[in-house]
Amino acid sequence: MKSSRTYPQRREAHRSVRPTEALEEDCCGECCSCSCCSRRAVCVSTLVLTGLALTATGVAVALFFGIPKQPPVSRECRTHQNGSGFLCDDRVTCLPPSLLCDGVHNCPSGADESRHMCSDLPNNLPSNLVFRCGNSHFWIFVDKKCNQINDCGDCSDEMGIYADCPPCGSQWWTCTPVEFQYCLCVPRSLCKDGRQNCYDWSDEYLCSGD
Ligand SMILES: [Ca+2]
Ligand SMILES: [Ca+2]
Repeated sequence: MKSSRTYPQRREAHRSVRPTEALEEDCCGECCSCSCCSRRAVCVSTLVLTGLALTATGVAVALFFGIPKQPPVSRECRTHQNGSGFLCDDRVTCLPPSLLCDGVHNCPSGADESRHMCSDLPNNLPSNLVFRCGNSHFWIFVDKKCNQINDCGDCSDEMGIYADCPPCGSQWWTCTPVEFQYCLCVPRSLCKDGRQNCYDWSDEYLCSGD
């Protein structure tokens, strides 16, 4: 006779899965790197907080070391003497042109001594910083123009329509100098020093040192 005895079925086969347990299993599958691996919200929060921490660290480092600045689009600026100057990469420092390519780093970044600019003078210089002398083979930086000194060698940087210099200042005596280094005037400090500096001797007989 065939037995009609029935055996109790395994409880696990009929066990219903609660929603929270399903979420935990799903979370473990997607966020296996989470140590707790308990809830999806914990995983997401951890990732967001990590991202915010990395961003804050980057901002702090940039503020501490300084945010890198791009070279200025234009190098034109005015010096403290109201002359044409060269603007450094910091966009603050304005150098007199004669400090360019002199072998000394005057810009914080060294832009005044850049290999490209200094490799072909004056062609690679900003054109507004160059003065062409009467002899086209010679040139000077514009801050050497109208400084009472014969930098061009023919006084074209101190005299003539291209230089367009103002009269000699109060610290200078107007005359025709005997020395090659001057053009239209001599320093008043040379007046009545017992030595001829002007062709007409006015520096010894008319000029006063103050
Ligand atoms: Ca320099
Ligand atoms: Ca000069």
